[in-house]
Amino acid sequence: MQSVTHDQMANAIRALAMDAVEKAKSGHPGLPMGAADMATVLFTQVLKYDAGEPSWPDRDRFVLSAGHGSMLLYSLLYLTGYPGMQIADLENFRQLGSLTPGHPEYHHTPGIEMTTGPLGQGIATAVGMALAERMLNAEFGEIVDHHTYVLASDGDLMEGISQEAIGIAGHLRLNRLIVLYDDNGISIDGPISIADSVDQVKRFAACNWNAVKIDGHDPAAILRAIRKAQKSDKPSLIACKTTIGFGAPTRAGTSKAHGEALGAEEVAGARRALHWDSPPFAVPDAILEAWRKAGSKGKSRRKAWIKALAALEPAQREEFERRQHGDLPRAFLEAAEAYKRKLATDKTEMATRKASEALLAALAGAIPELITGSADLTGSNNTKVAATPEIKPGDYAGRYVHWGIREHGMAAAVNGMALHGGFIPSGASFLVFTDYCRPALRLASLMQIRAIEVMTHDSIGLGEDGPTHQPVEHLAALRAIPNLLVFRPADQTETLECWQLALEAKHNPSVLALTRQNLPAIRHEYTHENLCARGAYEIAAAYGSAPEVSIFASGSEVSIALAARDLLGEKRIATRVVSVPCMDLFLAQEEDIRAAIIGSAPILIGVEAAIRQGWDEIIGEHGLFIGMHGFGASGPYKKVYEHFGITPQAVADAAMRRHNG
Ligand SMILES: Cc1ncc(C[n+]2csc(CCOP(=O)(O)OP(=O)(O)O)c2C)c(N)n1
Ligand SMILES: [Mg+2]
Repeated sequence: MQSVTHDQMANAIRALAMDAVEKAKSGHPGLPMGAADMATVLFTQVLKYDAGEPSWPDRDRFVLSAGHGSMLLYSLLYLTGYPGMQIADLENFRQLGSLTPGHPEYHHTPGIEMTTGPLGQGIATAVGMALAERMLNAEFGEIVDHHTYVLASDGDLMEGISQEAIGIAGHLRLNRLIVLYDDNGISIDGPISIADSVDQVKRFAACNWNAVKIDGHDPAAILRAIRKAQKSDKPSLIACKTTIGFGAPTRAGTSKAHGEALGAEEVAGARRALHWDSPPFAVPDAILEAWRKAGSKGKSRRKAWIKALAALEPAQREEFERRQHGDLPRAFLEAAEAYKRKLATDKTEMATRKASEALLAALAGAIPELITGSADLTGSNNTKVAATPEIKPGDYAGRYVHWGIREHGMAAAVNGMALHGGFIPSGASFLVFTDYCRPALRLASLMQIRAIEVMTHDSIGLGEDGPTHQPVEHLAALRAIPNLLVFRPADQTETLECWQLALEAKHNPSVLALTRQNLPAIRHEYTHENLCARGAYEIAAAYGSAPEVSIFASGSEVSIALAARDLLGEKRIATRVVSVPCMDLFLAQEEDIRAAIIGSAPILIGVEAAIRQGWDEIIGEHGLFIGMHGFGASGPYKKVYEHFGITPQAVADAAMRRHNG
């Protein structure tokens, strides 16, 4: 067999990328052509993977943070022989239903570790993958022993989230994280010098990274730098100086190579420059064979790994496999049930953030995969319990992450831990700061992963900190994200039920919105059934006759609704109350279930210390809404509730006005 050179293998990527973009008449040829040398070194000499088995738990992870370069990944998946990826898929680049959507999509295409496209998310998510690897290694030993590689672009490193990511990764000394920076000096608007003059090597070095600069078209230099990085006790940045659109005769090195088809003439010129004389979408047999060989090189290592797994002590092996499947431990389910029985007789007034802490204290020991943490609000979010000791630099045996004041980086890293497998990760902050996490929450929702955010201080009920800290539009804004479950429990029992639902939702991220202020217990009877599972349920039926008023409320406002029901009862107005701990789950129910829960009372009232948006789905446009119409105010929380008219009397008055009018 003739020997195939590095250049030929890299040029296969370049040719496929430009051909696919050309055929689709859209896409980004510049990155795949510029980064082909790095990718070739990685996928032929560095990465531990078996293309035939993309879900091998101990594979190295590769994250293309610059998702616009998707054709780089798709070419690699085809060349190395990942399941399903055929040349026809490359010909169908960016077409509906193809395996090759515009940006890489997790779950959609085997071999894609995460959905990328929003710049900065990839590198930040990879931090969570690298952390999860070390934590799982601390627990299970050498059966978990891999690296996380990232290919990041100028845009990735300009985004603010990258600073949060590299800050925490450098601090935690995540030395299994290796970032290859596609240092091409070009972005959409032109040379990056028009908007940036950061020395990235110095910046990463200042964040406790090992950082070097090399020629990104020199395969030997790339390999040398990676081998060195693998031995570093810090995460590594390898700034690889490259030419965007490498090979394109007039567009290489310019922003014209970034995001449009090159055109027939330029493609022909690139073919000549690269000495690539195969027709579009054709890869010479010898070159494809060399690539396929690289793709299956890891098979023997994977087989050896399977043996090593089988040789583990049975209990440990079963635990590892359970964790990979993401099933909850039976001990946890039993402990949660026992805890729920206990709560039925517990009348303690308690903030739901405290209820969350209490249940974590009681149950976290039975669910070792649950990771908690906080973005510097540990004492306020109440997410730290005895069973979750801290993770420290170089010591990953804990279960609690101090993320620092890095909400966005935290949310992305939590996604990365979920994607890695083996954990159910959660982060925490104030609900108002979900705005700082939103792009990562959206991506978690798009990827359908089990990432949990504990967001406390969920309304004006936080009181004195005032309107900067009082969320009003956040519940609506979060409910607007498809697939994200927004829970707002009303007492200890609902807090447990909502936590359980979040933990059981293998394919949904969740936000648990919890109160700062104390709330009375509203649930007094044990039910095996999780009443929050349908998103809403009748917590109090109408006295006597057919209900004239139905009040719907969530979280801290359920007890207000119950008190309003008493006031209306005194006026002989039959009133029922429906608790709505998760509007998303409620709206996902079948029509008849929704109709039964909404009921047939002529007067429908929604109560939530937040804006009305979304509530019309339950109360209708003619329904009454007691809530917020603008920003909150600083003051003791009871006074603030009175100031904004969110009280039992206000609810009862509104109902009576409608009743009498
Ligand atoms: C958060 C975010 N903002 C903007 C964009 C749109 N966008 C895609 S690529 C890009 C920048 C391209 O520059 P670079 O990252 O250096 O990639 P290169 O052109 O070198 O391939 C931008 C602004 C995006 N994908 N994500
Ligand atoms: Mg660039």
